[in-house]
Formats: sequence, C-alpha cells, structure tokens
Amino acid sequence: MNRSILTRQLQQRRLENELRQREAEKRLRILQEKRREEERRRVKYQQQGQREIKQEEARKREEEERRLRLEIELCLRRAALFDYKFGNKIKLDSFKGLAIDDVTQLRIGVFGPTGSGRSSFINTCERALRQTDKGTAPDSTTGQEGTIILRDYLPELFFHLVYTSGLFNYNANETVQFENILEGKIQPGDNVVSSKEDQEDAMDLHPCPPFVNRLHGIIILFMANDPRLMGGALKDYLKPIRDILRRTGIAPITVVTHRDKQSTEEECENVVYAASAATGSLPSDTFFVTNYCKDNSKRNPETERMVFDILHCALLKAETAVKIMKQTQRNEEEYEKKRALEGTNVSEQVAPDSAEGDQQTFISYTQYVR
Ligand SMILES: Nc1nc2c(ncn2[C@@H]2O[C@H](COP(=O)(O)OP(=O)(O)OP(=O)(O)O)[C@@H](O)[C@H]2O)c(=O)[nH]1
Ligand SMILES: [Mg+2]
Repeated sequence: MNRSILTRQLQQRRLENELRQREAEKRLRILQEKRREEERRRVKYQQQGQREIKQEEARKREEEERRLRLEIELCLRRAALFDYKFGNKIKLDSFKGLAIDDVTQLRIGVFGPTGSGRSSFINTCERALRQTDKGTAPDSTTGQEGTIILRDYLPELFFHLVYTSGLFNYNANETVQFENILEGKIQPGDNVVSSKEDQEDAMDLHPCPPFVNRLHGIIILFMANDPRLMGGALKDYLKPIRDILRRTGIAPITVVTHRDKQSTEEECENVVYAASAATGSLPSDTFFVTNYCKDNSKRNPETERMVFDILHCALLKAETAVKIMKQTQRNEEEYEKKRALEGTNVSEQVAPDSAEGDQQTFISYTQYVR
C-alpha cells in the first residue's frame, strides 16, 4: 500500500474518532444537564415540601390559638353569666325612678311545640354553663298530655330558664293560658289542664303573683324541619301570641334547632326568615342552633358560644321588658293618683288598659325595644 493511501486512511480514522468523541461529549453534556435539572427539581420539591410542612404547622398553630382564644372567651362569658346581676345589660341608671327592688330574679320562659328541642336546649345551656357532660332536663315530657307543666332550671343563677310544656297544641284556649304563664298565675308544681274553660281553671291559678314570679323574657323554639314553619301555619297560629307580647313589652328570642339537619346555606336562611316572621323576633334575635342531644353529645365550643349569645340577648330583652313593665306600672299609678287628687271624670280620659292605652304601651315598647 502506498504511503498516500495510508495517510488518507489515517486521516479518515482521525476524523471518525473526533466525530465519535464530539458525539460522546454532546451526550455527556445532555446527560449532565439532565442530572443538574433533576437535582434542581429535587431541591425545589424539597423546598416546596418543607414550605408546605411549615405552612401546615403555621395553620395548626393558628387553629390552636383560635381554639384557645375561644376557650378564654367562653370562660369570661360563663363567669359573667354566673355573676350576672339585674341591670348589667342596659345599665342600672336607665331604671332611675322605677321601683325595681323586687326584681330579685329574672324568669325566661322556654316555649315551643312538642319535639322542638326545648329540653335539649335547656340541657345545652346547662352543659355550657356548668361544664358537665349531661343536662338535667328529661328527654321527653312527663305528665299527661294537655297538662301545663312548668319547671325552673338553673336555680343557682339570677336568671332561670322556665321549661314550659302543654302549649302549642294548636288549641284555641291557649292564648289565655299563655297569658297566665306570662303573668305568673301558673307556677311550677301547679297542675293546670290547658284545654279547660277559664272559669274552671281560675280556681287553680295564683290570683296576684308578685312581679318576681312572672316571666320577664321569652325564648320560642322551633325544629328546623317543622312543616308548619315553612308553610306559614305557625305564623298565623302565633298571631295572638305576638300581640300579647307586644302589649306586654317582651321582645321574644327565637331559636331554631336541628341546624345539623339542614344541608344548604339557602335552606338555613329561609328557615330563620320564616321563624322570625312567626314570632315577630328581629333577625338579630333569631338563632339557629345544633343542640347537644343524642345525635350531638360531644362538647362543641361553637355551640357554647351560640348559647351564650342567646342568653346575652335574652337578658338584654328581659331587662328592657322589665323597664317597660315598670314604666307602665308607674304611669298607671301616677294616673290613679292624679285621678284621685283631681277627682276628674275618668270617662273623658284614656284608661291605661283601653285600646289607646295599649297603643301607648306599644309606642314605649317600640321606642325601647326596636
Ligand atoms: N339532630 C338534632 N336532634 C335534636 C336537636 N335538638 C333536639 N333534638 C332531638 O329532637 C328530639 C326532641 O327534642 P327534645 O329536646 O326532647 O324536645 P322537646 O321540645 O323537649 O320535646 P318534648 O318534651 O318531647 O315535647 C329528641 O330526640 C332530641 O334528641 C338538634 O339540634 N339536632
Ligand atoms: Mg321536653
């Protein structure tokens, strides 16, 4: 083989070798770039993972702080209810000139149809206040059907919740008995049949109950899925009750129970709207709760906060009602005094218990309550 052929072959091999080398170098660069990219991604994922862990830890810390803040709020509000004295809500100054020495307790009636959750609500209040696992109200009403039974709960406090049963049976005579309970003419331990004629019942009533034994506030309960609520039947049925309360000066609180049984926000809003229309409560005085009961026996701080909101509202309205009742009482006494002094012809004046007198009471009621 001549020399020039050998040189060309050598040249050719060198070129092929260089090509192979460049190709290998290129593949190596790609491989290294890939490795670096993977490394960058690994670091990024690691950082992201750590960030997520940190975020989760921060969320848990915030949740724990919120929980503890709520527990502190509940302790303070519980203590305020234990220490509650008349006048704490609307200030004693606003009762100036009124005879309130006899207001040594407040009684707040808990009304509602059977199964509306009255016992469970009272148990929820007891559990929230006393921090116990069980309330003292029995699960179902004892006693004969059609018998009015009252029982005061929370005797250790200035205010008592008064469990009422035997009403809301859609019975025409109920307004009379409702007024008797309101005025304190029926007391715990009495045995009054709700459907009896008033004449017969009058025998069993307390004729002149002291102011302290009457009801000063009202909580009316409904079960969220009571068909009479959404159908409007309860609104019609409660018209006389709304009228009595307006005349008396008591602004009722409304509590809808079984919140856990409602699925959408819209359903909840509709139920609250219907309930507030039925009782005449302001929307701000209408609450939607999940009671402690066999379905929900585990302690829930949010439930307790709601209960304290309801009790705060009930006491505020009860103090306002006492003020209106005491003012009406004072006006009546002054009217009587003036009449005795002047010896005027009464028939020309507006008697306090006439329709116009009611209107006056209503005006003062709206002035203070609304
Ligand atoms: N899921 C759920 N069940 C409730 C709630 N409130 C009450 N209940 C249940 O509803 C039923 C009636 O509740 P009660 O508290 O006994 O009602 P009540 O108004 O005292 O009724 P009576 O005394 O039987 O006339 C019971 O089985 C309670 O466990 C609630 O908010 N959610
Ligand atoms: Mg009951």
